[in-house]
Amino acid sequence: MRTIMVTGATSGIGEAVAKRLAKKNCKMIITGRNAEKLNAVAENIRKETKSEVLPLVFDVRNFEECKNAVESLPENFKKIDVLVNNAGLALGLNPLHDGDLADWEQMIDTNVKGLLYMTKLISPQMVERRTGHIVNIGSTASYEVYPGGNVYCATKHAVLALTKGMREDFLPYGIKVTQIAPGAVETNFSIVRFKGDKARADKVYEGYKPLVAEDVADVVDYVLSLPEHICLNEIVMTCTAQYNGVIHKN
Ligand code: NDP
Ligand code: 8X3
Repeated sequence: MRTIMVTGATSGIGEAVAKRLAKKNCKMIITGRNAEKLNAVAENIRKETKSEVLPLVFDVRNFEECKNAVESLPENFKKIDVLVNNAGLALGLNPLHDGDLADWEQMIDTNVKGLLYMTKLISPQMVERRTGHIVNIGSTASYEVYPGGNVYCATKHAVLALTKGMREDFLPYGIKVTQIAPGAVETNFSIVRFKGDKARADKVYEGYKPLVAEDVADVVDYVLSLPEHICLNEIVMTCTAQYNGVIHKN
């Protein structure tokens, strides 16, 4: 039975991925900062599936917290077969000259350093066991830059570069690495980006049918279901109304 860790599973894509993968009977480790939400997701998975679930509350920006969380894993959860690096966020849509330094730090620390910290902590045992799969949630912003997207897009370009770097480094050890790069997905993402302004967030998804978190979960599930000798390296997925940064609205 596989042991899977999904970071940022308190909402959106991470929550949907954890719920989907847990249906296939695994040992599921879910993480996030919000204990109440994380425990509710864990409870839901326990009700709906036969999988064992372990919620771990920590901030991926803090290496010591990440390390303590990984070291706290009970013996039967220690050997992680799949790491889904999903925790991430965008903050603001300001042009660079009007950028908010704290927002920049938070995006870089979460989307880039958090992903690196978790990979550094989990990958050595994959290397030792010569098996494993790391799925990084990138974005169409890994390939394109849109007005005001500056730092967020830079972090997602970094996720793509790190995915390629991991693929190179882990090649001798039979570890798969995949970047899944979704376009617009209706989650809490825009509410977080616009700091709670729900009306502004809702506008992002008006006039077309965006992806939902479960669509991304389907693709993660597919990628993880392939035979041992097949590795999907990069997948760009958008709703039909989107191509690259352009969304056709009615
Ligand atoms: P949500 O806001 O719904 O979920 C984000 C998740 O990340 C939450 O579970 C949140 O948990 C977690 N998170 C954020 N900061 C931290 C942190 N410092 N430490 C630990 N966990 C953290 O957004 P999405 O589900 O949409 O986003 C998930 C990923 O998908 C992100 O990497 C995002 O960039 C990417 N993405 C999203 C797209 C979209 O259009 N929605 C498109 C392409 C990619 P908590 O607050 O409890 O810590
Ligand atoms: C999230 C999608 O278009 O805001 O990565 O970059 S977008």
